[in-house]
Amino acid sequence: MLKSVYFNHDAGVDDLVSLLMLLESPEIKLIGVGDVPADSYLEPGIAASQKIINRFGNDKQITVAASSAKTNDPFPKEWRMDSFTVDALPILNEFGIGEVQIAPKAAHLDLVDKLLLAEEPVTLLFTGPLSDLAAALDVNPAIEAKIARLYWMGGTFGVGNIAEPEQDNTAEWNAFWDPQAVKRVWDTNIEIDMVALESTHQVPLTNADRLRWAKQRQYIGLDFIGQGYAIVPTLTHFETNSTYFLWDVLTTAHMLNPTLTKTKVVNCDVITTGQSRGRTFMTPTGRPVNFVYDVDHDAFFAFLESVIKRAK
Ligand code: AGV
Ligand code: CA
Repeated sequence: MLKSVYFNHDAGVDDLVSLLMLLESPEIKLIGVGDVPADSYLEPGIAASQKIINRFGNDKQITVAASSAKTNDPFPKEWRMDSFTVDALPILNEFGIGEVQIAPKAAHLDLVDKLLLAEEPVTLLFTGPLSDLAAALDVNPAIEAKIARLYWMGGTFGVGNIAEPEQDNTAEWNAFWDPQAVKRVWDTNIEIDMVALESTHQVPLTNADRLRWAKQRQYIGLDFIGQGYAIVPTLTHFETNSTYFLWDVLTTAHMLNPTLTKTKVVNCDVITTGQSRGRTFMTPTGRPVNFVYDVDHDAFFAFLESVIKRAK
């Protein structure tokens, strides 16, 4: 039985690499894609998703739904602009969007529809804010029974990754963008695997990774991810606020191959207001989540590359 997966992302470079991984994973069936303009802008995020599905999706019938989610705490414009660059890459524009359609409804409603239509519970993969899942649960709380598990890249129990005024840097960006959504999802009994910053810190993007991919450009998938990862900064001498990690790609890899990671159950909650809004923290009264706290670095990269090399 193929595991049905619905993917909601926010069109950062690693979100879009995750989309390619899903398309190249025959053990799952991708039943829908939603795009939220958090770490990106909506039009290029949607278009790049359509082009990746058209170029690498082997004629799979997958639509891309546009989110209507909003925030009071937007991502830095410099990071959001990367979505225009990815969308402009010749490797994606050679064939364009083809027949890949935009879903007729907003992303949260598309999620509700796809869940209600599914015969078996669906696995959710969210690599941006949880806004569309929270909105979907508000529209129809009964969808909870159709969710097998949620894999989410977000949160941290240590130092945050936000350098903004009036935030105490205890939060991770996807949680910070919409803390109320985290709270809404935490208020359910959905099984959650949370890939927080702790494990993603073990997989920074480095120049060695770029070189390894450059040397294998004959694989079109590695050529594509090499071009995508060329537009974001690697970890060189020291970490800066813009240093890129393989956050979402790790989350996708963990879903596809849980032998790469170590997980433990922790009880936790989220702060929704004030200077610490978006901070996730452990507390005995919190809800249980499967916290991914460790990854085998070399096995992870080997897995990523083996999946990406399948692209034709
Ligand atoms: O906080 C990590 C999330 C991931 O979903 N995103 C990037 C990944 O897609 C936000 C983010 C944090 N630091 C960043 C981010 C950076 N230096 N550049 C771009 N995005
Ligand atoms: Ca993301």
